[in-house]
Amino acid sequence: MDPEIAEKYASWCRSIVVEASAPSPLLAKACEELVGGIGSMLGRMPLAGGTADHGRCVLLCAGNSSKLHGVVEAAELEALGEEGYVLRTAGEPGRPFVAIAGHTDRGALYGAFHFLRLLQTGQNLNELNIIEKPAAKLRMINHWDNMDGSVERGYAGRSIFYRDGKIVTDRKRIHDYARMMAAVGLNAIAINNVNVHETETNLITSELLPSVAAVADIFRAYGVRLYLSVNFASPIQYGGLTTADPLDPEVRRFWAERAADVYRHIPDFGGFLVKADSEFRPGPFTYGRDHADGANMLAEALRPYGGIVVWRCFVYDCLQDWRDRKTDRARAAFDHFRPLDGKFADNVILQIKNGPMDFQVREPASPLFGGLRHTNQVLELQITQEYTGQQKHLCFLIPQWKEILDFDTYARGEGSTVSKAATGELFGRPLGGIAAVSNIGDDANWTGHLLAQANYYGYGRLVWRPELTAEQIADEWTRITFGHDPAVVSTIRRMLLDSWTIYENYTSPLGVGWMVNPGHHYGPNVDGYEYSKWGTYHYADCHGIGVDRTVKSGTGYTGQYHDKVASRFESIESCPDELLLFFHHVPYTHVLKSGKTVIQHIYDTHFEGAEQVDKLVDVWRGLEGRIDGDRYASVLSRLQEQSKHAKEWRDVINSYFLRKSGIADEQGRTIY
Ligand code: GCW
Repeated sequence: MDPEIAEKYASWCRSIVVEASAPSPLLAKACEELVGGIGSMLGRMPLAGGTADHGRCVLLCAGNSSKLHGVVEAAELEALGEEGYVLRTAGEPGRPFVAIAGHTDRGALYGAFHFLRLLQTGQNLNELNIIEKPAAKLRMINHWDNMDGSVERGYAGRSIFYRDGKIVTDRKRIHDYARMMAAVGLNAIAINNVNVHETETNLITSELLPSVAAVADIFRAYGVRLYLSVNFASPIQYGGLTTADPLDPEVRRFWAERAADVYRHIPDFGGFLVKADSEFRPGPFTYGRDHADGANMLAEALRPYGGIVVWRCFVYDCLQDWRDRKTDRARAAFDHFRPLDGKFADNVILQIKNGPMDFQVREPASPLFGGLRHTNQVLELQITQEYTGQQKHLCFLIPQWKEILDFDTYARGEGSTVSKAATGELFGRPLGGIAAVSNIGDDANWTGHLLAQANYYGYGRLVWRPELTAEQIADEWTRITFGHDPAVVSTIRRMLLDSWTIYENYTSPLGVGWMVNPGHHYGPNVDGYEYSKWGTYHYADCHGIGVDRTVKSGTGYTGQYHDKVASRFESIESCPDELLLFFHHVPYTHVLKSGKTVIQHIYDTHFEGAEQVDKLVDVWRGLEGRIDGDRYASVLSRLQEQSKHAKEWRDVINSYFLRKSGIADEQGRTIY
């Protein structure tokens, strides 16, 4: 830290006074974090455990304390709820102190991390008055980690949890990770892949539960609850039954026993995360039952212990015939789950992917948001960059997530945003929140691409406070990671903020998606999924491109939205350019609102996108010597790969459409 800034904070941070009505491990952690964080930033360890009487100090409080009198009133404290906190400068002139106060120890822990963030970002402590409460109750991370150590869609090394079919015994990395989660405000984690394979099915058994419990202990110390993904067919695979029918009494008994066993080992276990009847995973359909039957059966098993079922809505026909033009994968989640609205138990939460397809670079919001009124729901985002450059390319996803959260469903008139639907506020649901697929692995820098850390960090910040702007988050992360050199901050901030648009420019145009190599999903392949069974088509021919999802002449998908939204997407005139090909099939000569034809837009954005990546390389080079050599070099090499690859995208996409359409580029640039 800059010595001048360090000096500014030194007097405040000489000692930390801790106040609680009862001993609390979380508060102890909060204090430990303050001591360690302040010590490493200022180069001087604060004293912990003193009294507030020696001048300036940091006062860390959980619950009411006489030291808070006249600083934070009891009612205000109580209004903070389970997780909120106040940061306030108080005290007599000459002897001011900063109070970090939560109604609970968990609130105090989040407050402590906020305080450290203030120091890292160089804020003034003289007149603090910050009151924070998280917008979302459940702030969850899903790990798609397998016990062989692989991570499905992982681009940052191997799993930090498993090796060779077992939970790792050296748990230092898990411990660091738990701290990191708490530091960004997250409170729930599912530690195994939603595709639950054979070995992982046994995570809920007596053999493996002791080591799962040891991992849960690590997370508990930082206020994070542990969840497990379960295999719907466990009663068959592990229980020796011949069925997994959710209405079968033996099956119900099986799950009740498993739940009891899990809670014997992990008293505060969060619950089960379930992918059922999706991409070859077993589910209730096999037995002629619906998803409410399946989810409620598990919910009943968990209810006595306060556990919840997080049930995914990613259900669609993955064996579609591409010749069948009526079936539309985008419709599937709504068609399956909307009729079940109100049929789910109170401790079930439906987890809904942000868009109706699958984490493409651009999709409209899922119509289930605003479509479900009587069902708890969480929004599912993907931090791991499966379709957005796989952490080889720079793609800061916060602007995309902001658009999703701010998307107005009009379910209860204007202002009925996805954010409010997901948190439960819109329909007064007791449970709600946001979940996201992790982008971390055992790479030294956690995320492979160093700058991809900003996505994890930003995810945590955004689910805590959805009204934060992408600019604020980019700025914060950059300062925390690289310090305050104005050239460094402004360059990296700009790079982050522009990166999603740049990525979109050189990849699939106008919301159409899916032009990637099948299987691993890296790199361009325009027809890679065009004649496949996955229901992901663009229908490009020599005349035009796009999927007609209108009610009038297409699949009727637009009709799943509330009127105001439905009519905006239904009409070509009002459909936003960036989603045009998601909703409409148009000729290449169709003129966009931008004034360009579709074909010219494709050419222009692809040339522009590739050039923009070259500029990213250039501006990054401008930082040489301003940041440490290792981090500089590692980002540079990723950007160079991106630049090469963006040209591959540009040339494949442009050549494909030139050949299909026979329409030349107005600017006569080289297309192959
Ligand atoms: O996007 C697809 C991924 C699968 C993933 C699936 C899902 C975990 O390609 O790898 O499986 O979504 O979300 O279930």
